Amino acid sequence: MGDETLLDGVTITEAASYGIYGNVADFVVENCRVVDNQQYGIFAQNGDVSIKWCEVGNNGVHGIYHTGKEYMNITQNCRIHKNIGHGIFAVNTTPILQNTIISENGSVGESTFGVLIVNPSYEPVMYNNTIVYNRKEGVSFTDNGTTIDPNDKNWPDIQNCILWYNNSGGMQAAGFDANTLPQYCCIYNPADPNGTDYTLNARNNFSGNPGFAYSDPNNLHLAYNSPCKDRGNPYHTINDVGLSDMDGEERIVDNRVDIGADEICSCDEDLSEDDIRHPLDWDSDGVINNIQFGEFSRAWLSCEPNFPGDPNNWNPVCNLDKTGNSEHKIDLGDLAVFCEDNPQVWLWRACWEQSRMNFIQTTLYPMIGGRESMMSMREFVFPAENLSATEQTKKSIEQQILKMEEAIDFLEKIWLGEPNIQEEINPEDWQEFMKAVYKGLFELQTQNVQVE
Ligand SMILES: [Ca+2]
Ligand SMILES: [Ca+2]
Ligand SMILES: [Ca+2]
Ligand SMILES: [Ca+2]
Repeated sequence: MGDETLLDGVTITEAASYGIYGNVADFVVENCRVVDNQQYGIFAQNGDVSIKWCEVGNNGVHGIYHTGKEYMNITQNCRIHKNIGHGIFAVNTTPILQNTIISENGSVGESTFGVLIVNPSYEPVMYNNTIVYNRKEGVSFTDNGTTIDPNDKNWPDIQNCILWYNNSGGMQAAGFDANTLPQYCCIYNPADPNGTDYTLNARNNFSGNPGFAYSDPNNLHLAYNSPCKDRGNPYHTINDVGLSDMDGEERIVDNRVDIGADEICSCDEDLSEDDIRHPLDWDSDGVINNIQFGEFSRAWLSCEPNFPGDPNNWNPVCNLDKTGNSEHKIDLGDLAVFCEDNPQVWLWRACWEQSRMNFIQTTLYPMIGGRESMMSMREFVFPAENLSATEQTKKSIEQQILKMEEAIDFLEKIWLGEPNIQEEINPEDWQEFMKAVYKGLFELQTQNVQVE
């Protein structure tokens, strides 16, 4: 990077040494992915560096390395994860970290931390970060003070942060007392191993479990009823914590900032648990789309082991209908649940995912405009009740045939119209699957003829 330069909207990957390198240069990196580089993600010395809305992950050494007395490193709304060394390593410089996820950094047997701060020039500031699942302590701090007074240290100002699941159940911080230095934080305490204690200590920290919506370390959204909601510093304003949380959603909702990088969204007045998390979103990315459908189709017509039928490809998560004939099998009963409209399954979207898309479209890349128009299942759906035995008696077979034809129309459309589906699903699997659906239709038509 040259002095006073900006890098915006770029993926930098598989560099032999540094993804981004700067020396005696002030620079800004925004909206970039710096991933899978063989050594450092971002390496900067002797310059002020600002990193916003970036992913820095899977790099062979540290995610961000910054050195040089009197310089600042501002990292906001980033995700720094799975780097082999430290997530962030700041030597002599002053890190300012906000609304950032620092997770799964470090490697076995190494003293690698989420954030390592050494001899900062000024007091480091860490507000609203989610620092979790790092190999060793989430934050490590050392400062040898000044030549006049070795005890004159620039202690970090840590507020509204989550420090949990780091260091395999050990201490979450090194070089300072995790209970008495931070404020308004949720910090795991080995003395409360189950994380059940929500009493605030003198610094307003608690050790209870942060309550993430998903157990997947790749998705660190707070659950609807997380104890971190509205527990950050009540005096903090957007001047302290910024305008946006990690999703691009409002940083302060309900007049008080939440703890961690996520603010529980306000997009829906009747916000409920299903707006944040769906049990069928198996890959935790906030949408139920062709990826889940691919999994579903692979399990199509498989049976639970020890039941008559084909046990190959059996996947219990796809057994959505566990009643009647469908109890031990992945069949049309399960497909019907998958296609259900109320509450929506297919094309369900978490509110935070929706916000993120809106934020990308309106704030980050307004020129791109709307992405896909949402394909509504409403027009194509065949609801589950049409397939249950009781409903079959009520609704005419003709109606079922109609619904089935609509479903087939829908399925053919997603196969031809969704650009990714053909990568996700093996065409032979799809053919098998469609054959079975057509067979279902044929059986209905035969029944219909018999009735007539
Ligand atoms: Ca709040
Ligand atoms: Ca959020
Ligand atoms: Ca998903
Ligand atoms: Ca089933």
